[in-house]
Amino acid sequence: MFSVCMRDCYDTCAIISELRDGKLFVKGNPDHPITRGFLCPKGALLPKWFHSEERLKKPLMREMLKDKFKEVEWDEAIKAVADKLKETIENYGSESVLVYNYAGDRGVVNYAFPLRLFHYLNTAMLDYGICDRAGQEALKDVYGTAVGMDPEDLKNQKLIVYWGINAFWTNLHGFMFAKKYNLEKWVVDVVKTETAKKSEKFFQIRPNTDALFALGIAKVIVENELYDKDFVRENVYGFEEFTEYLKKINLDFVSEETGIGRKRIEEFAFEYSEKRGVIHIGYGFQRSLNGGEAVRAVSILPALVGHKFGFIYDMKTIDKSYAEGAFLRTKPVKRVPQMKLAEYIENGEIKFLYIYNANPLASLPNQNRLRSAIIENDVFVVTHDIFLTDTALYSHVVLPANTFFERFDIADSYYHRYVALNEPVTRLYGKSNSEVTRMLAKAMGIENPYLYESDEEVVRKVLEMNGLSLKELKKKGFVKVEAKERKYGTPSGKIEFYSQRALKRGLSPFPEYKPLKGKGLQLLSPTWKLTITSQYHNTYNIIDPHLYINPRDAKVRGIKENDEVEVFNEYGKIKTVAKISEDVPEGVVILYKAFWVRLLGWNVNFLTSDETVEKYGNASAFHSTWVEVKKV
Ligand SMILES: Nc1nc2c(c(=O)[nH]1)N[C@H]1C(S)=C(S)[C@@H](COP(=O)(O)OP(=O)(O)OC[C@H]3O[C@@H](n4cnc5c(=O)[nH]c(N)nc54)[C@H](O)[C@@H]3O)O[C@H]1N2
Ligand SMILES: Nc1nc2c(c(=O)[nH]1)N[C@H]1C(S)=C(S)[C@@H](COP(=O)(O)OP(=O)(O)OC[C@H]3O[C@@H](n4cnc5c(=O)[nH]c(N)nc54)[C@H](O)[C@@H]3O)O[C@H]1N2
Ligand SMILES: [Mo]
Repeated sequence: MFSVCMRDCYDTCAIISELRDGKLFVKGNPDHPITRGFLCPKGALLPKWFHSEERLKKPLMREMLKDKFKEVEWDEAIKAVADKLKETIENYGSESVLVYNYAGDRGVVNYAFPLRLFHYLNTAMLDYGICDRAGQEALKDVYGTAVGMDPEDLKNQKLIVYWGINAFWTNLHGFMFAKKYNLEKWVVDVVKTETAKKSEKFFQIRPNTDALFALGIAKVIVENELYDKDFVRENVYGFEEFTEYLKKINLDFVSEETGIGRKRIEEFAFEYSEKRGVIHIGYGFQRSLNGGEAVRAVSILPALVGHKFGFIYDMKTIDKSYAEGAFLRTKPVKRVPQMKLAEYIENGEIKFLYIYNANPLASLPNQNRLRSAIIENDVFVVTHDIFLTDTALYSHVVLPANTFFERFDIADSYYHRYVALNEPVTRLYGKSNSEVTRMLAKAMGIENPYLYESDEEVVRKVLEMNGLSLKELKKKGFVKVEAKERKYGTPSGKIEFYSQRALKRGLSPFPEYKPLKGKGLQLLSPTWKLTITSQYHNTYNIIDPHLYINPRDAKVRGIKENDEVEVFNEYGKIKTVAKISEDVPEGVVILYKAFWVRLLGWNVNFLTSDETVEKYGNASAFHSTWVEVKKV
């Protein structure tokens, strides 16, 4: 059977699955040009996840946190949810209901189909800002789109710069692809990551200073006339103004702030122009109060050396909007910024939360605030998940989900241009996101046919609307969606070094650097290699809960290797064990992101800031968090 890994990950691996004596076996589909037949360690362990005894088998219900969950039949649980939905809408209006969903499963149907019901009911929806939003807005400012190059075009390149991305952990197939085609790899990161250790050059930058570093590099490129003059003349808007702006950039200041010596700034500029590097702009480093400005500045570099879309960030190959069915609405949509969930609950705007494909009680920042808000404001919470997650524990009704091995779907990737087919292998427990939607619609007495369309029908229509066919997809399990001729979506129709869109949004037309320093140590909470945000913690149980701290920061605090420490700030405190590491610079500490609170007793999001970057779509700023650490 053809499967596709539905995790929230760049690679979207094509898998071949088989059921033997009731046991699931998986291997990579060797024909897939990007994922090339090997699975990452997380993917190889998928059968363990699938067969996990921890999977929810029956719906659960209770009075919120008051008594024990009791197992109930599906009909009873669905009726309870349907009745409460109706009652909430009658008492408080449709916008008091919020559907909170994210990318726990990226299947076209299982990501979007439940939204049909909520559109039909005219409820509030999320304005997604947790992951890559600042960069999305930034790239729209400069290029009019966040969709960059097809990674298969890396074949013709010499150099890739991994800027604020730990690709060896988060985009393994991308990293191996670059390796296969002998690209030179550079890394710009605060931390000496595994990606940095496996690359030819490493620029260890102080956090939050990327915009300045990029502007410094641009200055050297422009002032030494290393840029592609013909390309710039034809493709760039505002180059002269930008050149003027660069005059104000002082390279000694760049060096002081970024911690990267002048010689190395020049080395970057000269070699980068000579090798015409492309840049994979990470999602990680833009999750900061300076993230949007940083992405704008970094994205200018590939244009200077003559690339039309010389960055990798997002990929949109097919239009999936049919699956979501926003056309079912009869009222304009109220969007709740994802990062402001606690605030909206506190303001009494949300009375009913329907959560699927997400674990916000692990993944959102400032957990103390969020958890109190849910309890104190009498929100009715329904969670649809495969496991009894932290979010499920804060629910009135928990509905068991099945997995992508148990249903039909397709998936695209935010990294490459392939759409892949996912066929059901068998069925164990739970119901899919679309099945539950149909059951709820029925229990509410809704007759609209769009709420009863089958998964296959939705997939067939989505494919058809994109000029693709299921027949084609069934041959190898995937198809490539070739890019159409591309234009810059900016007001001038060019790459805007002077951004008119940014100006309109109340920002400087040029990327700006603003120093950003808090009290104590800056806490970074990047991805961990063997989980996907919170997923797999409970099934593989291979996590790393340590606090990583630089030897000098440890010494002044009297902290030694393996000491128990308390990490604290205005949001909360946690206890863990310290590891002393030169890979982490002075002034910075690391706790990996979003493990299960239920299993660990804490997670980093009891410490992270829920401040958002308003002008960049209320984007998250997890990394703009400062803490203090003491030995206990
Ligand atoms: N194994 C694994 N893979 C994943 C995920 C996972 O949880 N685990 N999650 C998936 C998801 S949802 C996403 S969004 C992507 C994220 O993929 P990545 O973009 O790789 O994400 P992070 O590891 O959060 O951050 C990358 C790097 O940013 C660095 N960084 C932090 N602040 C700064 C800064 O100011 N400047 C610079 N230059 N660097 C900085 C961190 O040190 C970190 O090494 O990965 C996806 N893939
Ligand atoms: N401190 C800190 N926190 C972070 C980040 C960070 O860098 N630092 N990164 C952020 C980022 S980049 C992201 S994308 C978010 C992710 O935030 P979330 O999307 O909330 O995180 P996940 O842990 O992936 O949760 C997905 C849930 O979906 C469930 N699920 C999987 N498949 C299905 C299905 O088919 N049906 C249903 N109903 N459920 C399913 C899984 O079991 C899991 O519980 O986290 C953010 N949190
Ligand atoms: Mo993400």
